[in-house]
Amino acid sequence: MSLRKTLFTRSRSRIVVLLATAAMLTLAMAGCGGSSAAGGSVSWRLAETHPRDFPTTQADIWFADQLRERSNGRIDIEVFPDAQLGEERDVMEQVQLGSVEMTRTNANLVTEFVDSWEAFGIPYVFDDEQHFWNYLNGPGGKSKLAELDQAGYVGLTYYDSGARNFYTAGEPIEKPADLQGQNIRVQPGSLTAEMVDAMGGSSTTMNFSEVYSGLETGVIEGAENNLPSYVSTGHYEVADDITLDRHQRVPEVLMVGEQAWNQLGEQDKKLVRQVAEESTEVQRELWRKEVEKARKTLEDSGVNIHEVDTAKFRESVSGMIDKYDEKFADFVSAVDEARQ
Ligand code: BDP
Repeated sequence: MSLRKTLFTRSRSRIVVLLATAAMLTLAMAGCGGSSAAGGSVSWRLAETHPRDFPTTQADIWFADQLRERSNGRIDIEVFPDAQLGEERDVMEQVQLGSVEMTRTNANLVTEFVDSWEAFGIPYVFDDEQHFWNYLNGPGGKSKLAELDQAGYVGLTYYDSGARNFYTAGEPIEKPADLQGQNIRVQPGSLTAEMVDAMGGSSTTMNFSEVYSGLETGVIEGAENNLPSYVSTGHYEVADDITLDRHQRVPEVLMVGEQAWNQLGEQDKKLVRQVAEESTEVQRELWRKEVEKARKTLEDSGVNIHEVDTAKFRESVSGMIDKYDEKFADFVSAVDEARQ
């Protein structure tokens, strides 16, 4: 992403924070901050990008159903899949403002709002799934969630998102040099743009829902994602070479806006956190099955799956990795500890 774009989006998010703060002050002064004593009722909307049958959405729904049941209907959350409430980035702003109460989003999308979350985009920072979850479930992962407070969010729990891989419509990518001349779609705000540039390609920031037509019309040559998203979006139909370079493992996160959160009494806050944590196990189990299913779909449809030497890809961005390892030294040392 260009510096201009970064500055523009950052200052926009700052304005949003100011607006949200002003709105909260107004409510507080009017003596109706929405805060209900324990036992009050809330009715919230939870925004989700993926379709209803996707593992993240199924976990959101499980979370909502359990909460409704365990609170005797007082905590009523409705899940809106398929980006019905807007693209992920816009939803993040709405959650800050309080016009949408909850969302499940990808950590790469959080970076525009909480700088320190950029760290999740450092290529190859996690060795594998086990290492990733050791970190997320440990003290590092917990304190990282708490950093969301800085931008008016309350982080509840993480969901799995596997590893991200390149896929292309034209020339396959078997080594970093194959990225030359390829324009790859990246998520808004993430470190991925810098990574693609460092590998020798070029990048375009685009919303998730625009990627299919971008690939079909040739606006972009490729994109990158995990296997279940590559399949559920149908991207594999228009970009049938996928490279298992596993450049990032970026968690999904379930969050509530601060204003909504403060409507809950202490007991209910505990309950929401508890049920959210339980929903992670549900999601991880669904995720494992979905990865297998996606792999089978790809094999059956004749997609070319390229196993590559990931060390070469890592090497091609070693300068970038060193730079961010230094910038996010605390994060990296917590990640290192999670390795043992
Ligand atoms: C998927 C994430 C979704 C992101 C999407 C993207 O689950 O939240 O928005 O990638 O690439 O893996 O935009």
